[in-house]
Amino acid sequence: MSEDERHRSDLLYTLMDTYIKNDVLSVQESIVNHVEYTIARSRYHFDDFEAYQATAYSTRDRLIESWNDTQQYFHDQDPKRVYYLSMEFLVGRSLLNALYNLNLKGLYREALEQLGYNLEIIKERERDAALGNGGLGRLASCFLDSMATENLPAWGYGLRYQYGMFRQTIQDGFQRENPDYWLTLGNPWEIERPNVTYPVSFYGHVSAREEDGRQIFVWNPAEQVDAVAYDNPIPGYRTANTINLRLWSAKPSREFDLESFNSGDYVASILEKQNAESISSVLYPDDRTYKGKELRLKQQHFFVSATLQDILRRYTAQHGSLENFSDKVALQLNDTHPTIGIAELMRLLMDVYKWGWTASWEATTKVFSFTNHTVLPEALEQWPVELLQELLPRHMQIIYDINWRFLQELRAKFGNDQAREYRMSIIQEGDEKMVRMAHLALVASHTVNGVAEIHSELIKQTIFEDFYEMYPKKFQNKTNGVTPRRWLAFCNPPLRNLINETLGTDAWISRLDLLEGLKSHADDGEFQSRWVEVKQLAKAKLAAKIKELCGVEVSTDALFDVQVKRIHEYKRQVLNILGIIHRYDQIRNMSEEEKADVVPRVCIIGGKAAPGYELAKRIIKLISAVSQRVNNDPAVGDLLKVVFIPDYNVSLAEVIVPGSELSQHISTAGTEASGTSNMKFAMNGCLIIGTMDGANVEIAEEIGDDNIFIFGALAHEVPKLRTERADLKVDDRFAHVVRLISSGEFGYADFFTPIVDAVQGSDYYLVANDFPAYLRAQDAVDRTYKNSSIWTRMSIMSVAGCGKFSSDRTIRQYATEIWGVEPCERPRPPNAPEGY
Ligand code: GPQ
Repeated sequence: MSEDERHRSDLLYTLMDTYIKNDVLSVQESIVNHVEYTIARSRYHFDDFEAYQATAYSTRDRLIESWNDTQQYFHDQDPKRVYYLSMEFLVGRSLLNALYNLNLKGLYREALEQLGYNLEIIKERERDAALGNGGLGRLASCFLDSMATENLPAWGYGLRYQYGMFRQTIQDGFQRENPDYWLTLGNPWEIERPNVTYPVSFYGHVSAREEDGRQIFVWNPAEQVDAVAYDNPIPGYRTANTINLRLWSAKPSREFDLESFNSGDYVASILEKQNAESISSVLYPDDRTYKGKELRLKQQHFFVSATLQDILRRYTAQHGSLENFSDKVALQLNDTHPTIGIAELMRLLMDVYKWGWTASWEATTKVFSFTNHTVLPEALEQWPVELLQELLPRHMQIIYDINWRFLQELRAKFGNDQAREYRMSIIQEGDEKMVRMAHLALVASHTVNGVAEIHSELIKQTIFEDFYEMYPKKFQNKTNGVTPRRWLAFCNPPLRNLINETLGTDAWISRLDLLEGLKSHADDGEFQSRWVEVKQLAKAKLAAKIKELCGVEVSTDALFDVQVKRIHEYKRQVLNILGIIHRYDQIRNMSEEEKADVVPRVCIIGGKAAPGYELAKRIIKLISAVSQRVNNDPAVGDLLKVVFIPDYNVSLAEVIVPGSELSQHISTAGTEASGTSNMKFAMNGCLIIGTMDGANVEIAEEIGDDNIFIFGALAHEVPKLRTERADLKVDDRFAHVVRLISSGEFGYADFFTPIVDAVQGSDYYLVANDFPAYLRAQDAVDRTYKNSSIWTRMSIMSVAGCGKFSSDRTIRQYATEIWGVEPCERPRPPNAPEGY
């Protein structure tokens, strides 16, 4: 290479490969530029929020560069791609996550400091992107992080709701719901793509015509809406890859229906068109409860139709045709919510691309796979045939055709078995015919998976028993995981540093099994005291948060006992609160001498109830009422505090999880598919009290039975216990605490009657059955906590045994065992700065 050429290639490198410079001055320049030119504030005078915005835009520039280069690399390499289709992504905040993943955190902290701003303070000004309800949505976000980190050629697809998860406030102890208009002050993390727009159709009728001797169906829709793409870059950790989360927003169609404007009423026509935007306006706050709302079905179709059009368009743009499409694309359905996409793909292939049924079906069944997240029957989606017929007439035809062929297959395999056909048909017969979306997903997917070992076994024995008999090879398990970046390394820096120092490396952050190396330090006294110090720091942060949000002063000498998750009967917050009442009643009746022996506790509960879930809302009120009583009883003092933390969300969890010492995962065995917060808590050295349910089973296996407080009935015992519940001789303590509630000890006796009736009546979730075992387990907790060295050992062993619960592991298993996709890592540019 000549001097000149070398010079040119250097230039090419600086200009074309790393256009953005990463040194303190360049970063400051970039931030100040954004203050001045993006948000149009004076560079001499901007507040913390504006500093946050400018920092976010500056970070986004770097993400975009990495995003562009990664997408170009994927295009050039042309590997098989995977698309994760989910109606929910519970993203949380993005700033710190992006800076850490780009390895720019230190640089930005310093750059900001010199400008007079504190990164720790300004990062708090970011609003959570709460485009999900709970575990299912957060899992999708952890998966994106891991797919980027594992260098998979993957994209996520979802909806850009204008109103995310509602904001919960507590007034007089009652939940109130407020809209979460998270986009009001702008969203620096998204890139609007007005040129990536697809029409999505609804209603109308289907006609048929002959074409080349074949019957072609034509859907003549009556309504059309445009889907506009918004791209959200997802950076991987310690890789130059940045993948994409593409979210769709509904806009009035640009072309459709122009004639109506000539009808004379121009203004009315504009207003009517404006309604189109409502399709992507709101996230349904119902979690695991299916409600047959037309708008929800519209959202589902809007989402999958835009997504599939986009995938097919991008594929044909690159390959010239759809040839080999099914070898080069995998589509994962996150629960049944995107299942209408099966009919939509069939429609697109047959009606638009003019493939025949056989080829279309072959391709469709080769690309789709499906994850189930619950065995609770109330979550199984079923849409009225009548509604589908009206909203998506062509899809309903296709579903009937799929079902007809499926029933043929069934007969061929099992002979004439009417009862079986009735159970398995995609169409449920009855007064109101329904389409069973899970059956459609099962028939058309090459694989179905549960989300923890016990759950994957249960779906084979219960809700999908018939399908397991018919397609045993389709069934797999993929135990959930969480990203160890957000849920350990980034949310708990003191623990991260201690682990780094102890293991002599930070490689565990992307290879979580390396945490095993902590085991040999579990009994080391000096290490233990540093471990305790780290926990105390996190507890102090949580205590400050509790003071800020609940106005309650709590002692960091007390045991911090936490249950945070959506409020559901099956999750048994009621068991927790009954246990708290029992504890309270004991303490207030103790002598001073006895009190001296009590381990002080702070019981922390948080979570949202679906706005229409009356009983769940009453449970929140009960928790508040108990906390009012307990916290103000001078006989109790610091021995027991009860707080309900309002508006539990991702960023609160990032404070709560590290600061907890005991966390409760106490669902009736067989009801919680997996749980993922159990993994987050364990990873942060918090001990678990829990039932043999969901991922608790595997956590116990990994960290060892003696490092976890397990209690309660087992999943296989539950059905029988339910039938015998009426004959159960209930524990006296149980009867007593329930009586305290119904007799008005906490006020609102009438309001709490449905809760009392539920646990005294059929007690479907077996609260009474498990109550004595629960109290025993809580006693064991108290006893253990008194011995700091044993407790700390258990805490260390929990973290050390958590390697399996990284979503990196989960994603690798999906990639090899379900999707058949391989990593595609973009090489770093030569001489690229560290972290580029
Ligand atoms: N899950 Cl079906 C949700 O958060 N929402 C839902 O609608 C359904 C399931 C959860 C499930 O309850 C947890 O046990 C899982 O850990 C989580 O999905 C992710 O798989």
